Amino acid sequence: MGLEALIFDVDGTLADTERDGHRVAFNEAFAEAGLDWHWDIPLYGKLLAVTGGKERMRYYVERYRPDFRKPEDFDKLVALLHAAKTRHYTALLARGAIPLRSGVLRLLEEARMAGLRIAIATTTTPANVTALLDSTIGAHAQSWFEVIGAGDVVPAKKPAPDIYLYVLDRLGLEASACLAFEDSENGIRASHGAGLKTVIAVNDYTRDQDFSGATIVLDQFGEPESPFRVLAGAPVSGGRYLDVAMLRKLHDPA
Ligand code: XBP
Ligand code: MG
Repeated sequence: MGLEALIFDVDGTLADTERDGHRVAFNEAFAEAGLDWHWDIPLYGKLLAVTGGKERMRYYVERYRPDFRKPEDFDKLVALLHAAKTRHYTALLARGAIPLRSGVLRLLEEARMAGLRIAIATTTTPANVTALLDSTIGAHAQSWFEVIGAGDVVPAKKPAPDIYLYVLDRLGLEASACLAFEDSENGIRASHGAGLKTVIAVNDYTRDQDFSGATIVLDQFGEPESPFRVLAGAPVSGGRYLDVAMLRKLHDPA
């Protein structure tokens, strides 16, 4: 089947949101609540093993804070902290703190021009996706994405394939008609689990993860003036940055 749609992860793929975005917002929420929790950069890298902010906070307490005396209604505390974190995160984005990664806007625009359908499959909260698109491209960019699959719309987050299966179902497409774009091992486990060929653009937190079976592993999507480096996967003759022609070749090598 020919290439019809591109499905993008958000955090780490469209923008480097984790270290200077989500992490900072979690710490602001903890401080505001009077908790002595603080996630430094290396610790946050370990916590990224668990996707989803609420799930990540629970994992932190179980794994790193056996001393923490959980209140009776711990689920409520987690929900309140997460709501505060989302407030801090979206405010930070609204201040323009996080740009899109290299090549992302160009590729989205070229895909639209070429008539490819585009969608999002992410673990993060829907408001965070909106805030990122609004602050980087503009509110009109929300309508570019035919489906935005995000957050708790499926109960099992990545590495479960559920969010990708949800998006494919809403698009009414087989996995074989699409390409997924991811930055992490949890992400590619989810996209591969849904049967999708996957393009990886690594970042500082994910560089050393296992991307076995990826269609290609790059350091970035790239631009004409800042070409990508191919870290693993299919060689691309003469290619310097991801464009629609290259995506079609990666999707249908024959
Ligand atoms: C992204 C995540 C998210 C964010 C936090 O994973 O793990 O949990 O860090 O978002 P992926 P929320 O890029 O694989 O989708 O706090 O809104 O859950
Ligand atoms: Mg990601």
